[in-house]
Amino acid sequence: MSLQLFGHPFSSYVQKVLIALYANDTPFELRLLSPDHPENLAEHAKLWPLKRMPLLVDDGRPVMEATIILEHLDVFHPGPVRLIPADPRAALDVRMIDRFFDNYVQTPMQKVVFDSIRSEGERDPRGVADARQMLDTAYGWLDQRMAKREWAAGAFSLADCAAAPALFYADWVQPIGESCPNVRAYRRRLLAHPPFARAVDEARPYRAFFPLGAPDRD
Ligand SMILES: N[C@@H](CCC(=O)N[C@@H](CS)C(=O)NCC(=O)O)C(=O)O
Repeated sequence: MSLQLFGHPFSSYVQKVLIALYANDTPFELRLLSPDHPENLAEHAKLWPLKRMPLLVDDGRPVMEATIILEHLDVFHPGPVRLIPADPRAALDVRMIDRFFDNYVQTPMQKVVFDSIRSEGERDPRGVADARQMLDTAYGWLDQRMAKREWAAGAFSLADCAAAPALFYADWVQPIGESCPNVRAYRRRLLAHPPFARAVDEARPYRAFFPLGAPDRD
């Protein structure tokens, strides 16, 4: 078995995959995407011209998109932590929550971050305001859902792998207010969960690169 993960530890979507790999103690080689490793950049661009990370290569076969990588791991490299429940109804709930975090937390969070590195004349204030509003709406919906839950959809799963980096960085961009105590508590639980704590620690040296300035916490 040979698993290679192309990515960078500071990337939220890469962390989504790292959590699953660490949770199941799955051996893999990290192919760091950084200017110090031009050979990794070149191979990644050849395998996936859209140049998005993470990209998993399993015995030479490329697997794109974080969610699909986790589905792939669950089928072909399962471990004690099942990422998708066997029950079809529970599996749909997990997949729905995974979509929620990607579409309504990660996407608006990235919008705010990427806008901040544009030059003044290329900024999109209306789009950023809409993104911030979407984050607040998403926090509100999630707060009700998390009132009586430990993890986002049953046992720890794909849904929580999606949630952890999404809420981690979204809170830096648009703080989760005191009106959402269940989301704040869930984010704290995720940060204390060893596979995510490890991913966060490994990304710590890169915090200075966060375009909006990383807060002095977490
Ligand atoms: N839909 C993709 C999103 C991946 C994504 O946005 N990755 C970011 C890093 S977190 C990236 O590759 N950014 C590089 C770029 O925008 O050029 C997935 O789920 O894997």
